[in-house]
Amino acid sequence: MFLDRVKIFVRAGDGGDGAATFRHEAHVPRGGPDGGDGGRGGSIYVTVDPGETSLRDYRHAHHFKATPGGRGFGQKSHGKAGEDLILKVPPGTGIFLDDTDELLGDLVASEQSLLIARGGRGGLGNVHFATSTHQAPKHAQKGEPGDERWIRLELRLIADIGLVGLPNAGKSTLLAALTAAHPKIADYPFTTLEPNLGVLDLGDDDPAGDDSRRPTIADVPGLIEGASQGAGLGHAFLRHVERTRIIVHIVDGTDRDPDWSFNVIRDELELHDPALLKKPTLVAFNKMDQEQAVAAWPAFEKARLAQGLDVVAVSAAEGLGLVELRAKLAGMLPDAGELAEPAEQSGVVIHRIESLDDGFRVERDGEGFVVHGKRIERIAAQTNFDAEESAERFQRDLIRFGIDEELRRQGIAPGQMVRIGGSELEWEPEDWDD
Ligand SMILES: Nc1nc2c(ncn2[C@@H]2O[C@H](COP(=O)(O)OP(=O)(O)OP(=O)(O)O)[C@@H](O)[C@H]2O)c(=O)[nH]1
Ligand SMILES: [Mg+2]
Repeated sequence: MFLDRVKIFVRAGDGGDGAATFRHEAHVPRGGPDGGDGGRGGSIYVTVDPGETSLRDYRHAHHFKATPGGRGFGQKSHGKAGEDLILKVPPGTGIFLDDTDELLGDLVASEQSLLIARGGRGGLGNVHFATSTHQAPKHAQKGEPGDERWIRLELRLIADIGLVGLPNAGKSTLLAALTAAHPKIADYPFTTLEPNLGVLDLGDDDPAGDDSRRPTIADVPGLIEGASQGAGLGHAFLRHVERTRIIVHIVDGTDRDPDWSFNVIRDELELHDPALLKKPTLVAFNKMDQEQAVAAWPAFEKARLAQGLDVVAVSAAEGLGLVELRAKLAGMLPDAGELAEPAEQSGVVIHRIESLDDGFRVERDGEGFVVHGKRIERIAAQTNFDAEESAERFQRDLIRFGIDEELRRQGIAPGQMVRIGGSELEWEPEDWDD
């Protein structure tokens, strides 16, 4: 299976609960509040690791959780922060919110990082709630829940050079001949199912030995007729080609009609995106160790040159013509400075800012009511309703936000249930006005 798209569920750590404790000291009869805050929950980040070339790490594991924050305790001791979780992805990974398709970020450069699930804040301990008129608050906040969501990762591999061609043309063999990569090579089509990446050392041929450029080469899985329509996972493979600076188009010189072989791929590239034909392209006519290829070469070369395309004859297996091929690539590639930049500059990171507005909506819900609103739902999640004082505090928030008034306006009666986020509360009007 080719993995250029995976769905994962991420859950950041909940914040730890704040403590509601009081000082115990030998000479202080009634100690004041000393409950510390809960620790923040661990967050989840996606970070680019240039050593990764595929999303295969996510093939089996789909659920990722960061650790929760520790609870606060007495003597104003704060809970431990949860540990962040870092998910490594290859350069060229787009990150989407799965349910809305919203692009959260497009990570192309090494070390680029994006927060995808924020850990919950720790709840405040009761020390924060002491006032001159209320010196022994039993109220402490519960930790805030961590974010949880489905995220989609989509890879469009970024390489300086993309090797394209029909299955079995010799792309993987050429990658292995040019770099230290060890892709699987076999005498049947569709051997390569995920792109392989190698690094080319241009200093090897440079007489002065001072060409320090180290472009990356990706061996894109074989394209077939109809690829631009999706045949043979064509869409996925063609997306990788979009992000390369240079295309090396490999043709098997022993094919019955190398011209036809060449044109099939050109057509698919054009149908996918006409701009691909404008990308700097080098045509490599492969398998020149075979007589058939040697015989077909002159006509093939002539036809390409007539089209204005640069072409080179090689034998990836025997290492023929590779010095010339590297020299041509060296001439086509940008200088070292530009090469250090990502091939595609769309790597803008979009930070999603979740606005916590005070807006709310009250609706009837079966026998009771339901209140929707980000802020109030969050406060409810952080309230320990078993602690009377905390529950009362929450009731005051309902009044402050105008939710109480709206419930009354919609005709709520004593004993009816009100659901807010994950909490179910019973309406007890007589207690509400203290
Ligand atoms: N004689 C000869 N055979 C070659 C040459 N290059 C590759 N081959 C052979 O062609 C077959 C296919 O080579 P691969 O490198 O796996 O081809 P590919 O283009 O990566 O194929 P897919 O991954 O299936 O798309 C293998 O049997 C190679 O040994 C060459 O220069 N000469
Ligand atoms: Mg291959």
